[in-house]
Amino acid sequence: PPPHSAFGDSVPVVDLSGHVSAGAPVLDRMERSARLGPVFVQRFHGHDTLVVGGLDLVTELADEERFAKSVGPALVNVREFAGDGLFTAYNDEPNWARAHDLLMPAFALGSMRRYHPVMLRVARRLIAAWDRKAAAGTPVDVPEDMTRMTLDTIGLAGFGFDFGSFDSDEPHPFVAAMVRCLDWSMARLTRGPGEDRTEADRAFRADAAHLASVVDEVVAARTAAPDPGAEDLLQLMLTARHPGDGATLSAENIRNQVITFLIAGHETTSGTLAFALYFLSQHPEVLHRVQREADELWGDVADPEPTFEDVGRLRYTRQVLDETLRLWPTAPAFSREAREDTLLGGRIPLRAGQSVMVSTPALHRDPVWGDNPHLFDPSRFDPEREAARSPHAFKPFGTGERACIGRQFALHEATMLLGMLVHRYRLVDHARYRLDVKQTLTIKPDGLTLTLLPRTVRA
Ligand code: MNH
Repeated sequence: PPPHSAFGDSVPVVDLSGHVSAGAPVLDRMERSARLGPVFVQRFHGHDTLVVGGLDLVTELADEERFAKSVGPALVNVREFAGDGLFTAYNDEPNWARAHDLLMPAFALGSMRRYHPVMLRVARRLIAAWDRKAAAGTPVDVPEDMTRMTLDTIGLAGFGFDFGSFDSDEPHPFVAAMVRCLDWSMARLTRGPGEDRTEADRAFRADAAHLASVVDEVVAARTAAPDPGAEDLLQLMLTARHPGDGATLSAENIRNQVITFLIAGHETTSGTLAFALYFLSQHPEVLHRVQREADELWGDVADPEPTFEDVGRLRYTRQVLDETLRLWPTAPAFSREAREDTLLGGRIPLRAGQSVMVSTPALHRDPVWGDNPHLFDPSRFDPEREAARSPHAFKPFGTGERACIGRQFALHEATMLLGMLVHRYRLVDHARYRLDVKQTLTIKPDGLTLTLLPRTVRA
């Protein structure tokens, strides 16, 4: 008989107990969505998770009256090192609304203008490093350097703290510890009953302690040299009072916020940029179009000075990032929970508080995207085509009031950098790279290297 679940017989069940993932559960989940359709149940040692990828059901889950963010099983593990920071706070924890209200102004348009010069300064660090590689004819490690760029950017723009990642041949130790913490959060989901991971847990505690020590360093740097004029995230965290009750954030919550922003503020943006460069290296006609767009702004100027407004003019470059986030949304899932007992799709029973996983890569390949959803085609985000599509078909930043607070920050940083890179370099896929998606909690194109040639003739 077909396996039965509490979600009813209309929903297929796959039992993953005893199944060893090749290292990227997101790829396995995509394959299951393609085979099983818009909704299925993943069973693991008797625990069932409903996985939803179809547009109709995701549209329902996005209804904030019926559903809310769920701190799903993976995020419960992330709470072990990010506590009640914005990303992992429970909806009803008072610190979520308090920090959300206090930090929102740091993500308004005016704040993006303030971050622009810092973003440009760090983009130039990357370019200086890449110029040296280009001159020497040596390949660049794309995901590693994108991580250097985005970590230095959030460090400087958010906290006035310089990770100095381009001064070292090795990634900053914060990155290695963070990657291992994220890996641990994922691996912990697939522990069999009674499996002993004492050693892994011990190593995790050491890494989490390292992250905390970096946070202490970041906060200590500011308290040692107070900067009342600073208008950044850290200043808001340390001094802002809630307009309602006048409350400030507690020292412990500030720690959790700093760790949250240092991680959420760089890890997914770097993956997005790395995937975008991968796609550009594979699609000469798209590369040509983004180059033309940059050339229209900066012509033959060797070292252009992109303005804040220039970034808004890089419309097609932005479409390339959107299409990249469609195919490889670097935070590849989010969870929702029912506010009351309900029927999803009029047929799948959910209890109040029950968590449902949205598979973003599956949603982004729903039939609403046409017959060839796996083809990379930034014209899908032409304004007329976008306006004709459901707003729920594209959710790389999650949904509702718990959607990504850093979206504009990420897109400004990434659009500017991509424009500057294609204006300056030809991208050469010297190694005939075959896409190898590595997953921690987020995804990256593992081992992507490119060689660079200076662009001499700009049409
Ligand atoms: Mn971000 C929440 C994706 C860049 C800070 N982010 C989310 C969620 C997704 C997401 C998805 C919702 C998760 C959930 O529902 O459980 N974020 C991204 C992607 C990029 C990104 C794909 C880059 C591309 N995020 C950034 C940047 C910052 C940031 C940059 C900070 C500067 N994100 C956050 C925070 C939250 C969040 C903080 C939690 C917001 C909240 O719950 O209030």
